[in-house]
Amino acid sequence: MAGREAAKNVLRAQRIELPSWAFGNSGTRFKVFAQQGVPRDPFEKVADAAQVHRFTGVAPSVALHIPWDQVADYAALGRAAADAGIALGTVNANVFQDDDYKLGSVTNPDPAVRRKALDHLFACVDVMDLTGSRDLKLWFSDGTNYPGQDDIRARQDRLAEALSAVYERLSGDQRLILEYKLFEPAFYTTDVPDWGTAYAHCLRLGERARVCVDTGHHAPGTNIEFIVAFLLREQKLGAFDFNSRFYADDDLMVGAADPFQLFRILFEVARAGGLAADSQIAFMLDQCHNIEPKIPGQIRSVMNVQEATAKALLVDTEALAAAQAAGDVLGANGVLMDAFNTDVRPLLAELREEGGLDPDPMAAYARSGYAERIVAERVGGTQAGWGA
Ligand code: RM4
Ligand code: MN
Repeated sequence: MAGREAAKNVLRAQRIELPSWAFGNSGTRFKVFAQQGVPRDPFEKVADAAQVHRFTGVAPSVALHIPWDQVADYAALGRAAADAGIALGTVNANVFQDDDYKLGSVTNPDPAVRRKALDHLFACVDVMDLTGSRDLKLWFSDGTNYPGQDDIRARQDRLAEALSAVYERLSGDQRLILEYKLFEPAFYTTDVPDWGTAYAHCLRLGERARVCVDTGHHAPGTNIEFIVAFLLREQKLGAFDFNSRFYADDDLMVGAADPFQLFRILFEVARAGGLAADSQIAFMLDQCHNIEPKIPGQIRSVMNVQEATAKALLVDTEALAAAQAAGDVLGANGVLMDAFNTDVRPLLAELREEGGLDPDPMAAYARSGYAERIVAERVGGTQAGWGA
């Protein structure tokens, strides 16, 4: 086993960003189930996100989704976040919820629609300038439903044009993070369907363009850790959108469906030095809690990432390298499995106590009374949900 103390040092520096939209109402295309106490505006979402940080200590920022989190005064939102002990993080653009985007946004055959989409992306960069966010995350729902519907290559040209216009607009250490997704809502072709497409576009754009791996955006059976290892080797892995899937883009709690896969992914990250304090990888959650309470759902997810990270850090890399060099297949596999099968919960509890936190974040949150308070206080108004 690799050093417990060394692992704790890395875990202490770990940072996981929360999605503002996880705190709003969500559902499937069949039904959105409202929950009591759900935030009515971005300020209340920020307040809820701060609770997750309060009890876990490793989630000090919240990602925004524009226009869902559009506010008149971003400085005020930033101040509210700071007062609550967190910061505003990645800005996610939304060019998938307007009637004009029926046939696509930046790849739409109509130049006027493309212009509108590009203007929104520019507006997101303006928000970043106001919030001090480093990353602009782009996910496009663009694609086609039927063979022949549009020209696949022309759509790539339009995409490249838009991406380069946005990239030019960035300044300082701002980055463009391009996310891919196999399918949905388009069912025949998707314009950024996989890591290879995202990688090729980012390579052309330049150093500050990186790929986002959303763990729910692959075909069943895809080896995600291979993608992660490859992108890390090319220094093109910009961010994770963590969640779990059983079938399609389920957006369930990360580590719930397949903790072993999460471990394998984080082992590749650790191996590449991606967990270092100065890591250029943004570790984000991208989830929806449709039937479970949202704040505890986020706390559980953060803990799942911590547990998988701890196990990844406990891999005895020297023993692994020796077994690999000797061609000892079973020995090498055994080294990895030993780490995965370690119960790291006591180690994490210890780490929390050392940091002045309750060793059991779920229980501490439940005892805090926050859940009851928001149910009592958040009366009236319109709850945030898909589309707000
Ligand atoms: C997409 C993608 C994006 C997320 C939206 C809500 O499927 O995962 O990252 O912002 O959903
Ligand atoms: Mn995502």
